Amino acid sequence: MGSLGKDDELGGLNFLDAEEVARGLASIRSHKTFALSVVIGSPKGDPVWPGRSGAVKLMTQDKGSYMSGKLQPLAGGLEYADDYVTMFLQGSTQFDGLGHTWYDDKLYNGFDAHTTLAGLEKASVLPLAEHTASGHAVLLDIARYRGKERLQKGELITLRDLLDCAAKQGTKIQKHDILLIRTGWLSTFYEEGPAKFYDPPFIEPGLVYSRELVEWFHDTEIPLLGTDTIANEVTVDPNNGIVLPLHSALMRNLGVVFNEILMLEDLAKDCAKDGRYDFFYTAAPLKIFRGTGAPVNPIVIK
Ligand code: UVW
Repeated sequence: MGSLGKDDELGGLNFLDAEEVARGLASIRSHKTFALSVVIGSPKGDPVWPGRSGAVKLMTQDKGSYMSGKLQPLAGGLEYADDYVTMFLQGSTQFDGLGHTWYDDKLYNGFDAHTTLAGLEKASVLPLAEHTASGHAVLLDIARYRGKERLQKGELITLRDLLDCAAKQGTKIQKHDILLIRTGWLSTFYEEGPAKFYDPPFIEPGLVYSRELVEWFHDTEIPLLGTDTIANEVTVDPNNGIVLPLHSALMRNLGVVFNEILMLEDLAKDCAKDGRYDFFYTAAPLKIFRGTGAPVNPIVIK
C-alpha cells in the first residue's frame, strides 16, 4: 500500500477486486445473514466520540397532521408519515473517508490538508461508496478468546493477540482479508449505559500501535479494519500518550479503510456456535458528497 497511484483515493479497497469478491462468496456455507450496524436514533442514544452528539430524528408529519386538519389526504385517500434525521456522519456505524484524519498537513496519499476546507475534496467517503467493499472477512473475537464478555476500558490488543486468537479459533488470516475485531466494548453503552461508557477518562480498549502490527497490516494487505468500538484502536497509547496513532499509521499512511461502531454480538455468537469465523462481507456507505465519512450497514453472509 502507499504506492497505488498518485490520484488514488481508495487505499485498501483497491485490493477488493472481482477475484476477492469471488473468494468471499465461495466461503458462504450456512447462508445466514447478519446486519452489522447499530440503530440510528435509538431511545438508548448513540455511542459517539466525545464532542459529537447522537442523532436527532424528528417527524414532520404523521396521523396527527391529518387529525388536526393541517393536512388533507391525497386524492383517493392516501395519507403518509415523513421524518428527518440530523446526525454526525461519524456518529453511527460508519466508514471513514481516507482523508478523515491527517498530520503534518498531509492526508492519505499526500493530498494537501487544505483540500478539506470545503468538505473533503480528496479522499472523502464518496470514492469508497462508489467502489463498495466486498470480500472474504474474518472475525477475531478477542473478548471470547480472553474468556470475557467484553474488554475493559483501555485494555490493549497486540499483534500477538490477533495471531494467537486466530490460532485458537482455527482461523487462517489470508492476504486481502477484511479484518473484524470484537472487543464487546460497545455493549457497555447499550447494557450499562452512557455514564459507564463515558466514565472519564474516556479510553476505549483496542489495538495498540507497534511497528510489527503496522508491518503486518502492510504485508497482509488488509483492506479494511472493522471493530465494535468508536475509534478502532485504544484511545490513548499508554506507551507514549499519543491519541489515536493507528488513525495515522493505518488509515493515513497505509490507506486501510476504517469501519467503526460495528455491532458484532450476534455474528460472534453464531461463529462460536458453528466454529467458523470467516465469511462474506459486503458494504457500501452512503454516497455523501465530500463527506468525511458516512453511515453504513454492512452485511455478512456466512
Ligand atoms: C475521530 O475522528 C477522533 O475518531 P473516529 O475516527 O473514531 O471517528
